[in-house]
Amino acid sequence: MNEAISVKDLVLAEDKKDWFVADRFGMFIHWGLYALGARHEWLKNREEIAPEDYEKYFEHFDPDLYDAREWARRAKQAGMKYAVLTSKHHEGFCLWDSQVTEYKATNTPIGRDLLAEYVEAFRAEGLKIGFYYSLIDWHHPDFTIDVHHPQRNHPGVEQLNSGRDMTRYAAYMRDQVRELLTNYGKIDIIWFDFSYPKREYRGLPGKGHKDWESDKLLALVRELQPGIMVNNRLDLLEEEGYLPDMTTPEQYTPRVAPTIKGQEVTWEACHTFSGSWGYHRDEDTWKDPDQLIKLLVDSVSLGGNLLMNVGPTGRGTFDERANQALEAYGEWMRLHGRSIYGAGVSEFEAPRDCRFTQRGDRLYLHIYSWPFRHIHLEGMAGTFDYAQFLHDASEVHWLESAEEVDSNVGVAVPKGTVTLELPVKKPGV
Ligand code: FUL
Repeated sequence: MNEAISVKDLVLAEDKKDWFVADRFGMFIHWGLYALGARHEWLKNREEIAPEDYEKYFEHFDPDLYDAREWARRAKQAGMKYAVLTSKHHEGFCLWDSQVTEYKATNTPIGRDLLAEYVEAFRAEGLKIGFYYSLIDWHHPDFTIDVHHPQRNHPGVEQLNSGRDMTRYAAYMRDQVRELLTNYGKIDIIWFDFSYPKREYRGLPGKGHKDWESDKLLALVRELQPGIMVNNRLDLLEEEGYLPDMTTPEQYTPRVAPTIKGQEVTWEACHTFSGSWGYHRDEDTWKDPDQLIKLLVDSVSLGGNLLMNVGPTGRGTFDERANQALEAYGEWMRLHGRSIYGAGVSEFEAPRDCRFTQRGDRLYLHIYSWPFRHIHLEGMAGTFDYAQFLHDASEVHWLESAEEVDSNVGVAVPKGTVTLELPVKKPGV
């Protein structure tokens, strides 16, 4: 491969992102050995677990109830159009039969390529396929023991660190990414996570994204799967002309559309149902259906996607609470999907506590809290000539002028967010 890589040449053409922007809603899946610990995917780090003590999860990893077709059905039923599964998280364990490590699912009691099953099942349901791949690796012998590493406070850490070689590790990553993007057919998204863009900022040694040789990694990705979406966590530098295919706000939804150098960019917020990405048995901050729907509407109304996470259990199933959340999405999407797919920012400004999404001549007003009597759509007189609730297509009474409002008119509405559909007369004006 050419040593002098110009990241400018690796920027994806805008039209290659059309499917992604239209699909709007995907499923993130965090699954690895940490599912057995059942207390957050960073447990090895948080609890500074020594490698020999973490071994028990490898020895007991036996998700006998894993049925990728069931996962795919649930994702589809929830209205999701694509998925991103952790092929390897920071712990370094691989869900596929990688030829360059023994630390993989095929060597655990389950003895299967779990990633292959995922690809086959989700593709069969018509969902697009994404792989998450961790740039951090707490298992690999060449990965630097830095401030984020579980062994950072280990006595004799300097000695443990000597001889570790990030150049070798970067080559290992390329070997793995080559496997991922060669052996499973067309892959639609690769979601890298994460490098430290400016390592000096925490007084760390190292060269930031250069440690990971992110430019070579990206060049390899483009060579193997030219049309694939690559997220922004390779931390290649914008000053060098890099423009990620999408940015990935995590656990928050922006209030204004994200930009890079003043240009609006494709983006996808990622969120969890509760406070953990990996399965967490005792976590109890689960979001309710209304919060979940607002997360989706908030993203789309600002022109972004939502990647909503499930953390499957060590048996290979979705937790009951996750299933309920997915079903809530499914019920809402069945009735409101047309305000989401292919929809985005509206030219109109939404009233307080409301969001607009728009697709062509269809304007959707998502009302987060139902007003006592009426909603005033400021400045919109003459822009639409019909209004209906989206969930049942029932006509909504509306008037051109505020003076005409009859304060006795009222409707009984369901709980939570309500959506109106307004065919606008002159779209794009
Ligand atoms: C973060 C990771 O450290 C979390 O574990 C999770 O994977 C999230 C999506 O990205 O940076």
